[in-house]
Amino acid sequence: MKKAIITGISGQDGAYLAQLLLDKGYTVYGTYRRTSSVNFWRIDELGIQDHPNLHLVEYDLTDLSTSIRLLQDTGATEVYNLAAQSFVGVSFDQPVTTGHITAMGPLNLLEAIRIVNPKVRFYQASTSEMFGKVQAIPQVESTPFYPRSPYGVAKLYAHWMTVNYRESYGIFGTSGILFNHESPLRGREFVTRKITDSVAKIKLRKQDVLELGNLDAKRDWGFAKEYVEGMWSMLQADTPDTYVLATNRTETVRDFVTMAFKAIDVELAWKGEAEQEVGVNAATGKTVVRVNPKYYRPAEVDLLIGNPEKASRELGWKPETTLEELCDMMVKADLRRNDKGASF
Ligand code: NDP
Ligand code: GDR
Repeated sequence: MKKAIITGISGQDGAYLAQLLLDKGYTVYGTYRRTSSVNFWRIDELGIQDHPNLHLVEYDLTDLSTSIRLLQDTGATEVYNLAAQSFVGVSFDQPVTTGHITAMGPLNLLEAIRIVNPKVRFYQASTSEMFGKVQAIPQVESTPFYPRSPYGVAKLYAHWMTVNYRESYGIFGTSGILFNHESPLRGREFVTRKITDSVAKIKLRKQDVLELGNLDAKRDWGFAKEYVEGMWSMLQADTPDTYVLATNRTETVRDFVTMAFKAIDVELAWKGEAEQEVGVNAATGKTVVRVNPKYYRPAEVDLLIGNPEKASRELGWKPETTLEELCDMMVKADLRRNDKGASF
């Protein structure tokens, strides 16, 4: 029976990946960090919290000695490093913490692998945020990086460390450069889920207006459940490498808002510009979306679109769910949750 460590089991991707690996017959060691009230709502939603082959292990990514013990105690042969301070907005307010966790954390794991068992296969959760101020359209594995946030810079460090340990010590270190991927399990601080949750609340008359920052940002959004399959495939390949996972379609935040309201049969009309822009319910004339500059970032990533051709060719990976289907799925899940009064 294969054994895998997933760091960040309490996050979106950690939950989906755990489900995938358990279905494949793995024993999974899912790590979470100590907080005063640990919340496993995602693995709960997937119905795997009590799976006999899922072991929840307390672990902090910033602790080297624990990283070493984690590898020694579990005997795992695959490590999926998904834990991170993953919110770009917060990384501007907490750049040092973000560096400790998101940059140095993966280095602790790479060092632990080097010390305990260099044969362990390592997946690093890299990101399209490393492309930042994009140098080519669409972005591929060879596109030059230009990160635009402390988060992007931290991830770039971890990415290059993964490549460096591959080249220096022959460690099977693979880096998946994943573009935005969303799902009903997405955290509510990220824009898609913030939108679908608010749209559900507006429909249920629990909220009047949705406030957002930059509506012009363009993102390549896919479905998280499909992206974790790509992560697994990367660690089954013959050699370690770097792969882009993306849909090769980009839309603005504004487009996603329009789509989400459409899912509750509300047609939006957009009026005004920049900070004055509002989204109005075309049938009632009521303002339901407003720009609030407090959500603007000090530096923005304007446009992301990735070409996953290499992953398709070498791993047989390709995205299936359209953005419309994804948006609809998220709105429906949030309608269900808000109707039941759920708090996540
Ligand atoms: P989430 O924010 O949902 O999950 C992050 C996980 O990291 C949580 O389980 C969190 O724990 C954990 N974590 C944070 N700090 C620490 C720490 N110091 N020690 C141990 N665990 C910690 O992220 P996603 O699931 O969306 O993303 C997974 C990974 O992929 C992240 O590394 C992210 O940066 C990266 N990524 C995500 C993309 C996306 O679109 N989703 C795209 C590209 C890359 P807690 O619950 O306690 O906060
Ligand atoms: P991102 O995701 O920064 O791409 O990082 P996020 O959903 O936070 O932002 C996407 C875009 O929407 C704009 N935006 C807003 N964002 C948030 N969160 N809240 C708002 O109110 C709002 N209004 C407009 C943002 O400015 C941005 O342009 C995500 C994370 O999952 C990272 O961990 C991951 O690496 C990348 O995706 C790929």
